[in-house]
Formats: sequence, structure tokens, C-alpha cells
Amino acid sequence: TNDARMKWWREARFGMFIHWGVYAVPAGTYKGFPMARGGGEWIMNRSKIPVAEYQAYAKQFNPVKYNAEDWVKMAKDAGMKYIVITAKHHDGFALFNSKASKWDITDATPYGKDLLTPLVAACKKHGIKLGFYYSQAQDWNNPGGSVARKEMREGWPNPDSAKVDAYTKANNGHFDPAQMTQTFDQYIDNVAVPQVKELLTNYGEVAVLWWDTPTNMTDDAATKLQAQLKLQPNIITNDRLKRPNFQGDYKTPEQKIPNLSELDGRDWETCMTMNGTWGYKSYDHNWKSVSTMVRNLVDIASKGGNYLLNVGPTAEGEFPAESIQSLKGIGEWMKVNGEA
Ligand code: JFZ
Repeated sequence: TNDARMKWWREARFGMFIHWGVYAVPAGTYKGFPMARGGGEWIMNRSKIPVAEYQAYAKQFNPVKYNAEDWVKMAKDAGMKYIVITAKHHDGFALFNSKASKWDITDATPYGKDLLTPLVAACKKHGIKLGFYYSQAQDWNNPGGSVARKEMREGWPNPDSAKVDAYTKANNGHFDPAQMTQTFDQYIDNVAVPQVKELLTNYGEVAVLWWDTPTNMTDDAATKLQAQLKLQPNIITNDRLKRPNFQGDYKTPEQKIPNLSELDGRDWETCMTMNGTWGYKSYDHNWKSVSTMVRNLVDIASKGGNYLLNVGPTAEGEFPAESIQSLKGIGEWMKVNGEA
């Protein structure tokens, strides 16, 4: 039953979100200009970086310091019970070896090795559940993927911004002709569905499928994606595949903790950043204190929700030092006050 499937998740209370990808290379700065606001993972869209130029960043994505077991231990020591990692974010880059696209870790980077495989092994070893975030609709590099219409504003500098804005308006958010050599339906059939199939086939048990931003999503495409979930009978999904017809198993208030009056009996998970960005930004020092994060966790747990707290690793494969410190601090509180 639903209750049996949801049992571990309802008891978990606390998980780690990981936003990791090629955007960790520019780390929030394009052509010398830092993004004025917004997550570092959005830099390609915000600054309208051409496809070829953005893909060149992958040549510098070489996370030789990545140690999946260290990451899992840090999560576990903080009291977290599960991890959700961006298998593919809106930039379309797959952290895994995908046959459906060459815009992946094995074909596009000097590192050349699947990044999910060691994480799967480490999670299994330490009893941590692992889920995959997959940007099903937005994909700024694989042709046919949708592109949220974000206008260029002050703070996302691009010398051609007026021209780029006009083009973007005329082309449903796309800012490079290379993004439009396939239709959205072709993207769904040729990239999204095969990649979701890969994720649900090649990595053992997948605890969560975390969809995001259903830009231009159709019921038809959502139905095709949802059908893949049969590959993992116990998988749990969030509510971002497509609204309103695909509700998933739980709601995802973002960066906010609901009031008691807003709770409607559905399961929910609040995701939050430790600073102001999801993907690594070299200059974001707006870190939340350990006591703020502990208070958030207690507030959320007391209302029956889960807290998914984000870390944005660097292109070398390390957690920011401040995140490591905070995880330790939360772990110390948990040792005294948490349940085993
Ligand atoms: C999305 C992404 O665009 C973002 O990069 C990050 O991955 C985040 C976790 O999810 O951003 C959203 C999605 C939903 C809302 C706001 C931002 N929302 O429902 O308010």
C-alpha cells in the first residue's frame, strides 16, 4: 500500500539535496560579471550563454576530489536519512553515463566516469536512501528541451542583451538556434524518457524521483515519463511532474515552512539552501547559521514534514567548507537531541 511505500520517507524527516553540474565551473560568474541574484545553476539561462560556449565549461568539469563515501558520511553524521542528487538539472548535463545524449559526464568531460555509480554504492553501504532529481521539461542543451522565459535584466550581463531578449521572446524562451533542432516531443522521446529509463534501470533501487519545473510540459509527455516509474515499484515522487493532473506522493514547498493552517494532510518536504544558491557560487557567503537550520528542522519535523537541505559541490568535487562545518554542527545537535 501507499503507507508501506511511504514509511521510510515519513520517518526520515531530514535529507540532503545535492545540486551539482557543469554550472559549478562558472560558479556564478560570466565574462567577469557575477550574477546579481538567482541560483548559480541558472547561469546559462540568466546570462543567455550560447550552447557551444556553455558546453566548453564541461572541459573544466573534472571532479578529481570527489569521494562519494565522504559525502554520504557527512550526510549520515548530520542525521540525514536520504540524499537527492541532480542527475540532470535544467542545463541538461547528465551526471551519469547516458546513451541518450553526449551531453553527459562520460562524453563531455575529462573526468569521464559516471558520478552516480559510486554514490549508489556508498549510500547502500551506509544505509542511506538515494533519489534522483531529473529536470524533465527544461533542458537548455539537448535540442527540443524547454527553456523558461527569463528576460535579461540588470545583473545578468550580456553585451547583446537587447538582441538576445528579442530573440528569446520570438522563440519561446530559446536563446540559441541550436536549442531548436528538435521538437519538444522529440526531446521527450529521444532524451527524457530514455534517460529516466536509464536512471531507473542502471542504479539498483532508486528511492525518489524528484521532478522539477514543468515548463511547457504536456499531459502526454508526463504520462510517458510517469509510465517509467513501474521500473521501481517502491519509488516515491514529488509533485512537480506536471500540474494539476500529476500529484505525486508529496508536496514541495520551496525555501519556506508552511503554517499549520496550510497543511492539508498530504505529505510534504521543504527544500532549502544553506546560503542563497542551489548550485555552487564562489562568492555567496550568505550562510544560514547552524541554529537557524536546526530550528527549521525542528519546526518542519514538528509539523510532520521533511527537510531537504542543499549542498552545492564545486567542480573539483568538494563540498564548500562552510557546508561541511554546518553539517558537523547540525550533527552535534542531533547526537544529543535526535533519534537514532
Ligand atoms: C527549481 C529550480 O529551477 C532550481 O534551480 C532548483 O533546482 C530548485 C530546487 O527548484 O526552482 C523552483 C521550483 C519551484 C518553485 C520555485 C523555484 N516554486 O514552486 O516556488
